[in-house]
Amino acid sequence: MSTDTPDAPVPGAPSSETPSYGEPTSPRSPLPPTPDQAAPAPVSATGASATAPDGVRAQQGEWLTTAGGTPLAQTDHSLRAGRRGPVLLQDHHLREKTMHFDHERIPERVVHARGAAAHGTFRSYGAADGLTSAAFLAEGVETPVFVRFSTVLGSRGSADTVRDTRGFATKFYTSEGVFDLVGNNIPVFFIQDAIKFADVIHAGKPHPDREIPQAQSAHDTFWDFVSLHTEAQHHAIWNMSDRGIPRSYRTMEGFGVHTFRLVADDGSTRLVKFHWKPRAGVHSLVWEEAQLLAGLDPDFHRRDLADAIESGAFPSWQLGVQVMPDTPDQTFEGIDLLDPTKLVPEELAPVHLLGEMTLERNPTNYFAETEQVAFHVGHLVRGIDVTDDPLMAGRMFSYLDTQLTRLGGPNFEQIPINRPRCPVNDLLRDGHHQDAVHTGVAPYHPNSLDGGNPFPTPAERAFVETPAPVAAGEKVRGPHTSVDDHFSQTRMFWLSLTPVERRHVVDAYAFELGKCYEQVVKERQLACLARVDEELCRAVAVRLGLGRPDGEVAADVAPSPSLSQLGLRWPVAGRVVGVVVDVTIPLAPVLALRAALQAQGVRTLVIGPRGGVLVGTDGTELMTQRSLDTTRSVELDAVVVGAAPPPRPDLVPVEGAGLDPRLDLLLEEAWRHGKAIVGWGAGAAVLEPYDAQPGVLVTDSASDVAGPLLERLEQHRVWERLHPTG
Ligand code: HDD
Repeated sequence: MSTDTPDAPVPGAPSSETPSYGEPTSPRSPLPPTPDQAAPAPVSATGASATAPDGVRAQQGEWLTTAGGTPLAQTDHSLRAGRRGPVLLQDHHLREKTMHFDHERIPERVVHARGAAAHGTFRSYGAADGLTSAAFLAEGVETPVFVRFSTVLGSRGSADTVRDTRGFATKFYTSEGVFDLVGNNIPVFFIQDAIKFADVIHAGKPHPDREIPQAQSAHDTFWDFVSLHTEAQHHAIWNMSDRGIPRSYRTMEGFGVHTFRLVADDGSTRLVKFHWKPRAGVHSLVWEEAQLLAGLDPDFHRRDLADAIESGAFPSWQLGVQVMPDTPDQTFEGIDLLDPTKLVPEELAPVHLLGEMTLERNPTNYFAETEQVAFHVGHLVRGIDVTDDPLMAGRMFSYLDTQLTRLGGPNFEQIPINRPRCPVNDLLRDGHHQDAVHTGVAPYHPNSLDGGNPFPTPAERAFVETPAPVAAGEKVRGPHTSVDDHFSQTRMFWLSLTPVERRHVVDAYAFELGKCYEQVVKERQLACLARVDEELCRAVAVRLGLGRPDGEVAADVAPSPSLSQLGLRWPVAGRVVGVVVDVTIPLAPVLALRAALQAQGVRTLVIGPRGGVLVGTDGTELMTQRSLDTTRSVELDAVVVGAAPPPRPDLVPVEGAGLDPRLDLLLEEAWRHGKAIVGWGAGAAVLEPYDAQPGVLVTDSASDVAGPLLERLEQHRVWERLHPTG
């Protein structure tokens, strides 16, 4: 692809006026640096930009230089003694280039290594008055944010769509310092005490001898641990549900998990649990789709997030809190608020909405931003404090500790993505990678030589730990929870699901336990399921070919309907629809269909029998984004068929016979995964075998497609097809 004439129009390619479809399908002009690409200036001790000249980072200027800024005329050949002679030791450029390359990798995160991130803005509704003094939650305040989503178990190069918990970590760059909300897409955790973190992670990570399986919980050590350490059962059933395989990072809820303490201006306190509610709804993949995607597009969630933002379908969430009184026993309706394996049903404490976050900008550089961002539960601001949840206490220690190894020293807060966007005036000095050029001579307190600066901030403007009473008594190593109950909320979750969601849970246990080798592990987990629900246990036991153990289920557990993902309609922005066309039909109606979908924020991928530009019977030119060689239905939310491309001869036994098997597979998988399928014209004939199936629609013309298609997309999937009885 030539870049000599970057502005030359490409037939059928979107013009600069047409919206981007999130895919670099046509040659682009070299982009000028955007303001966010400007070299970040070092921060002085006061937080003001210091003296470094612009352009200290590469690819900001025209001419190639060394890291020291010396202009270079050559970077393709080492310096040699004669054309075929030995390479000379004096070649500093060779040594510098190789040395730097050799050290490009840093240790990946020990958990949550695989992730994707985006920049955005949080806008406060001003609904936190009387709850917290945090400035960023005052009415109308806008705060820049950086959000990193992740899987937990896999390494940095693992697939996005594996069954796992997802991390949902948000950095708020507030005017009063950085606040990090380091949560997950599941509201409870495997363990009650941080001392068990290494155990649960060792159990979930690949087996130490062969280092398999990668990014999976479907193996003996994981189920060995959770069946022995039964407080993990609640989190485990969430992982086995559709929550473990989200459709997109954009369609996940987020939870702060722990109970936090909010402190108001008058000093009054409340206990709260943080929630992120996605505007696009909570949606998941089906398991086969997730498995196929792990091979066909291991970057599915990363791509989806970036494409949605690039196409203007900005993901957004509302932030809310469940508010509970700060009572001495720190329980609410019998639920121990210091036990992170328990949730508070929304039916008992509704979510009070505080503001809205929109992600509108992709990172410029993955390593500089997404990899080097360092979250920490101890990054708190005035008005938000921790509680005595021992899991949280362990996290307060762990996150600083891990950054030292991962980011190579104590100054990681100075990396541009981690820098506060407010004055920084600490007394921390020196260390590896010190970027700040500190002034002054007295980095200690109290001092007189720097005029006493910096002075302690007046209490009403400072972060002050809440004077909460602490439980007195003897030093003890033992459980901290008020009730030792691992099964009633596990059962509550199961009872709250619709039949199709329950079927998915059964499928997931059958798969995961079926992948275990040790009979004793399967039997022990079945014994746990017997304490969750008789029907669940029986269904899984049958699939494993084992008997159903006896077990007593918790009595009087009421479901919490808000835990189900189904039953509502949601905005469709960011959904992806594939439209199969070829050159035997007029293509102007396809352009109109694409515009109608685009108007709702839906991204359309034109799928041709081959790549490149198609010219329709009406002379309309259309650029394909996919061909039958490069797409499978798993990357789509719905399929539209407007043509029946003749089969590729080498793929069918008799030339011209039947449907192209790639199109056949596209339709068959879309059908099996519960996706809407719409056809018109020649495409309608292709859908005859699916005649009268729910969610398979045929229209007279392309102009009739958008209406019924969007209606189906609002419900995410054709549920009656995925589970005919309910
Ligand atoms: Fe953690 C990373 C979420 C318990 C120790 N954790 C990490 C990330 C998320 C969470 C989202 C990725 C942050 C990023 O994108 O950089 N972790 C949680 C939640 C927990 C939790 C919701 C329970 C409520 N974590 C937890 C415990 C410990 C850790 C109990 C250790 C005692 N977590 C870490 C860590 C990581 C981390 C090792 C790895 C990389 C990092 O911190 O920066 O320190």
